Amino acid sequence: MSKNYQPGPFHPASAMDYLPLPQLRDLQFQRLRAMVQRACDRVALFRQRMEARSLKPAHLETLDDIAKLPFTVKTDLRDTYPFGLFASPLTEIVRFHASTGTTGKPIVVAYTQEDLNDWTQVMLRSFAACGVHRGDIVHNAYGYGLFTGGLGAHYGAEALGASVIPISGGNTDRQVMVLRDFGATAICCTPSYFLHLIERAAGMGINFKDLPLRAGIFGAEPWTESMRQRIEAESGIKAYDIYGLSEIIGPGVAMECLHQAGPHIFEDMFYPEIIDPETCELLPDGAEGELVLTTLCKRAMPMIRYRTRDITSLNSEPCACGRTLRRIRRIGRRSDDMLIIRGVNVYPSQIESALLAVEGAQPHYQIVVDRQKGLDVLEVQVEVTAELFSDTVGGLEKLQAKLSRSVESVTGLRAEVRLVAPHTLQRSEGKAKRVIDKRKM
Ligand code: DLL
Repeated sequence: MSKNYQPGPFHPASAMDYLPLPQLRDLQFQRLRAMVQRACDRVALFRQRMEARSLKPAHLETLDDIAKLPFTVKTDLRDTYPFGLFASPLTEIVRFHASTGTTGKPIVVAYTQEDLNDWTQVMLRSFAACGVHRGDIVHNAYGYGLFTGGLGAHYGAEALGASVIPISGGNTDRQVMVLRDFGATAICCTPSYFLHLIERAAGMGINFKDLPLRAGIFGAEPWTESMRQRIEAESGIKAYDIYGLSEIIGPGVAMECLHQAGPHIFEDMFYPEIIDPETCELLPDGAEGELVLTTLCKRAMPMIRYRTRDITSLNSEPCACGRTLRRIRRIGRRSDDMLIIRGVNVYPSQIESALLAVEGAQPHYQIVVDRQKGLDVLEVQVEVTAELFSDTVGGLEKLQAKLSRSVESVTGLRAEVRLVAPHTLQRSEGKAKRVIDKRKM
């Protein structure tokens, strides 16, 4: 079956993606001033931080003055748990979401009806940007619940006029059956879960290349360009990167267009900056650093200069699609998922790229770090194809050595690579857990 990669009809909501820059900057500034005023009037933490700097919202005279404002960090959300950063009374709050994180209390986020409408609009624009339109059948396998992925994608796709299958995560065999029987043309889930779906489908005798599925809206976890290539080659779909975080709104902060050249930030809603994570110094477009986001319209829970911990750079070069929205480079890592192994800094995404560069390695891997006799040990477990796994010992050793070399050349570290049989590593239904750090247990 041939897949239809047409751009889809223009949706009026997407007009905001093409605002002339002076108009966009002016809109951002007007919105920023109003938002900061509201945040200071209504949220004690923001008011106190501004007062401590003798700053008043009226001191904002240009957009660049945003750099005078204090940062907000994740612990501010934990310290004010659950409702301390709300700028609207509970009577105006119509939805909560929460992000569990790995330790302690979750962080809670809230929305007024207007916030939900705005979220729907950015998600609608996200779908439209990658050519999804009315008439498409959207299989939404992001988890529904406190996680923002499911409901965020749901309302955006519905507002676009697409037909949504609200399947949520889990029950993979049923997912494959529904995907095929309903003839889904677009799918939303984490890239790691999509790999799991491809694999399960193959086990059921279904090849995604034979289905009408043509677009994947993948995000919520870091993934590499090599992973995109694998996904596209194995399924025949186009894989688009969507970025977002609960603290700012959920999915729909930034989304790739048909050119797949990095997510465009919906800048009329979210103001991006890049800082040096050590010195907090503002960095110019093109330089790599930590992404800082300010919400320009959020009512229930405005965020001023929120430090995302996500490492990227801003790209202000024109995109072939004509959008005036700047792009972020694919987020391959967070400042807090860096592993320090024998003094060397390593990111899981580096290991992913190194593995996928070698033929025969499957995109299913696990990184295990341990300490033996006082020394850090890095083990990388990776699945290989069934044919290879039943190959001769010599063949397997060769592959193992190749993978080891690849990891060493990318990370500078010797890793013990362990080849494992297909389907042995645990699959995720949401965000993949790639690293087991036994040193912390
Ligand atoms: O993961 C929101 C979301 C749902 C985004 C569905 C995209 C699709 P949180 O659970 O709060 O929210 O996690 C946010 O996930 O700070 C990044 O570290 C990571 N992340 C999200 N999207 C991407 C992406 C949702 N496309 C955290 N690439 C963020 C890399 C991503 N990392």
